[in-house]
Amino acid sequence: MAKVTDNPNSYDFPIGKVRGHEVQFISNVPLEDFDNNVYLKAEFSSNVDPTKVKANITKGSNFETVATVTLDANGEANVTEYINNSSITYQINFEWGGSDEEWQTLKDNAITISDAVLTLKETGGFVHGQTGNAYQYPIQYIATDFNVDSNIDDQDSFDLLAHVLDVADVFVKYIEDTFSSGFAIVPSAIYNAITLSNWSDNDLPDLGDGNFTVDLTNGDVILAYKTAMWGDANLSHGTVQDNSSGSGQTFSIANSSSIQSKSVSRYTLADSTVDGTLISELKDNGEVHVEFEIQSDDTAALQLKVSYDTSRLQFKEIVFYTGNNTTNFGNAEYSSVNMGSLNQSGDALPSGSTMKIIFEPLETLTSAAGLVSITNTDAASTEGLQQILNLQ
Ligand SMILES: [Ca+2]
Ligand SMILES: [Ca+2]
Repeated sequence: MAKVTDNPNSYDFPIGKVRGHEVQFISNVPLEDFDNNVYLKAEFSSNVDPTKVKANITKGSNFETVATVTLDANGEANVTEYINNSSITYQINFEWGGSDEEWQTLKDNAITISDAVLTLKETGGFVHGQTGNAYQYPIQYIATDFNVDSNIDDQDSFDLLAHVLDVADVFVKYIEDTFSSGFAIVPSAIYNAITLSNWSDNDLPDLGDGNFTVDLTNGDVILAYKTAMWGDANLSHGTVQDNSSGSGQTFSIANSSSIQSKSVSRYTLADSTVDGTLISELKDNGEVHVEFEIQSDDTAALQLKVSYDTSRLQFKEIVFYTGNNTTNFGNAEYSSVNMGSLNQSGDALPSGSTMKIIFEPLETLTSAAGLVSITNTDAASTEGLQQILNLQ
């Protein structure tokens, strides 16, 4: 494909000779006479916004900068004008294009109480005697094998629980708290080739040095990637493997144009609901009390994220009434409160349990309306299955 630009217009010549007037210039000279396109296609969970992700394309042994492209809402970009030579090597490095706060929000949404419960269940720490029944995909093991010892055990489940409880951040404790470190964007051929045995044998498919070449003589080239996130045990923000048995495809990104189908399936665990109420009240002393009450009796863990109007409210404290044997957690950061409760024995939180956020007013308030909203919820049943909140 060649491109002629006549500012501000340009025209792509998909095939044949390039024609331009004297006042025009050739803005993209193909190094080879080919008619094919090169597409970058990264598959993301529908819970992740790919437009926040940038792909840095470099080339050669010196990683010479070629271009930085932003992915579209489908995780795709046409990179034909940047990757246009069959005889040199390229590299693609992905980075976060959003703000620090958006990266924090992504982590908060991706790694929640049902991830911790699922891992507790996988290790037998939640429902005794159920070890090894919780995970379905090798990716889940890699995402939660925090100490990378090719084994999922109590230490991993406690690490994930501690992360959700805001005790120790697994992005800080084990890796770097950056997108490129905590969010894996892996060539699909490698991703699909990962098996449980090559993970447990510490013999994962070789990611190589990131260099790849393209064959531009044989149809469009699709550079396909799949994604998963550190700590995201239930893959709520990751993608499942096309071939979960991973029966030994060999990695060759140059041939990845043969990958025809794009799986959009998501690993779904939400198959029941938890009932609850949320009541906001303006008290006589000016404080605003926001109380959540659980009304179901088969919920073992529950997490709520409540955002509030920081121009009118200041967070004071959280008060829990969740019975004995329950671990409660909560903190406030940016403009939201993250709080929850977990019964580590896998027993139910008693129906009628409450968690109450107390805010102090920053100005005289006449009503509690419109000051707070629930922005995210997560819950897990006594069976370890994810539950969806149904506010009454
Ligand atoms: Ca998750
Ligand atoms: Ca481990």
